[in-house]
Amino acid sequence: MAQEHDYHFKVLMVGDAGVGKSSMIRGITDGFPPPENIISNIGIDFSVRSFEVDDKVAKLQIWDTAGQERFRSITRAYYRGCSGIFLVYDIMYDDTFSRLFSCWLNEVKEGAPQNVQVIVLGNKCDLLERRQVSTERGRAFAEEHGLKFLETNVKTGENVEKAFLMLTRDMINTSDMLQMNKDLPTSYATESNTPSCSCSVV
Ligand SMILES: Nc1nc2c(ncn2[C@@H]2O[C@H](COP(=O)(O)OP(=O)(O)OP(=O)(O)O)[C@@H](O)[C@H]2O)c(=O)[nH]1
Ligand SMILES: [Mg+2]
Repeated sequence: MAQEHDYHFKVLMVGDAGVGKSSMIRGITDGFPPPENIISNIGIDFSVRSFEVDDKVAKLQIWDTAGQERFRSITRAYYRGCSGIFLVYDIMYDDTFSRLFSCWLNEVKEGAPQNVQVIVLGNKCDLLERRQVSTERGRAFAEEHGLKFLETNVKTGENVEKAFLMLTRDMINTSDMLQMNKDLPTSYATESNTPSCSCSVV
């Protein structure tokens, strides 16, 4: 049977409880707005959706993690082999933002492959009157760590599709680069760009 996609990527959605990870995944797979009564995760689950970028189709396996502290050890096991990560915070709660650098980014650095692509998402930007984290702070944090940044609104879907397309493009580029590097004679492959990511071209 003909292969329907050119790439297959594992993507993780991480961040504190209640920031909107599950809602975002429900929206991107079933349409916006997602249901309001989504239950806080007590485990880990995945959904699948394909995205097309520059005539290439990538199938994303999107893993929805639990933000609650008590599930942290379970989540840690899932960083292995992932090609992309969304670091999500809630613009209404400073704590969810500070924990990106006091907790989540460290977990990513320790657990995810070296070439993983990461995008920071400041969610719930429909609730501007209750905002605690400014757009500038969100962007500055992302820039400081060499990451891309977007603010999203799951109620309307604003920027969510864009975020997934951005991540897909970055994962495709990285995967192509790693594949090219692999095809080079060994003497040309330098230590710094030797593939360490499990992005798979299928
Ligand atoms: N106003 C608004 N509410 C949102 C948005 N995104 C999510 N929510 C609401 O925030 C609450 C928590 O959303 P979830 O998707 O369950 O959050 P989560 O990050 O998956 O939480 P855990 O599973 O506990 O880690 C729900 O009531 C959602 O309806 C958004 O962009 N705007
Ligand atoms: Mg959830």
